[in-house]
Amino acid sequence: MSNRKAVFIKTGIIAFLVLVFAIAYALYVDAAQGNMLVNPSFEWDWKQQGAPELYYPDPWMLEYRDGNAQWCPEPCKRPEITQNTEYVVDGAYSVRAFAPAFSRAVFALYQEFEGDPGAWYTMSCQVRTVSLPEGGLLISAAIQPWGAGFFESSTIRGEATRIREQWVEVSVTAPIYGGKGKAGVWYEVEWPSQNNTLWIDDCSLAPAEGPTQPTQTPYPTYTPYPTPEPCPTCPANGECECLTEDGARRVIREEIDKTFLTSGGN
Ligand SMILES: [Ca+2]
Repeated sequence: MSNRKAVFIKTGIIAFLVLVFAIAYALYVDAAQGNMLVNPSFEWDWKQQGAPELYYPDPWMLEYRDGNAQWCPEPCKRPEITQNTEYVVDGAYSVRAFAPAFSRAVFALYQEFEGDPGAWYTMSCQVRTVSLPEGGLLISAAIQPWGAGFFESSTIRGEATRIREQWVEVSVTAPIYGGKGKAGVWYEVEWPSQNNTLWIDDCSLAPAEGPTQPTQTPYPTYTPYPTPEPCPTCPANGECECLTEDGARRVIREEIDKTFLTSGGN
């Protein structure tokens, strides 16, 4: 083997090891920061997935409407998704998605994850948009709490936001119902328009505190009536103004007797 060839192989091995180390370090940093997403910043595993216009990284999954679909009536077009290096928040790449024609568009880019039933999670991403006319593009960080079925406006938790030509963090905190959930970004071009573009980067999914349950006010405990003060000893002339409970009953009884017995019940 020539020296030149040996040096070439050595360089290749070193480059490979550096790449492996970089990927392992990125995974380690994300894990250390509590990020449950894989490939959260779209830095590797880019693939053409399905149509040529759909190029996005694993293990992110795509859902979209096309044609004349429920929640996206005509003209509803499948978005185009590409790798982008022009607008990036973290690392070298972001995802760029855009409605390719005068159309509506609905799509979601998401990952499935496993968690504890009833536990809460926060999903967030950095997003940037350009839309014509301005503000026609609705973006939402979203969690689908069932972990199965469609990832769409009727099943996700998240608040749609209109974002205008600047990087903004969108986030949502929501529970999952079983042991699985889906988390991602949901995009809708609300009315037919052109050049609606979204960039996504630097996403995160992490366990979160759920809302604290209001503490219940304890039911008041029964308090017995205080024992009445005993009457002082009545004076010898019999005039006694202190009326005990028994005495009150006796007075009432006497009044009733007087009323009914002396009048013969008439
Ligand atoms: Ca990135």
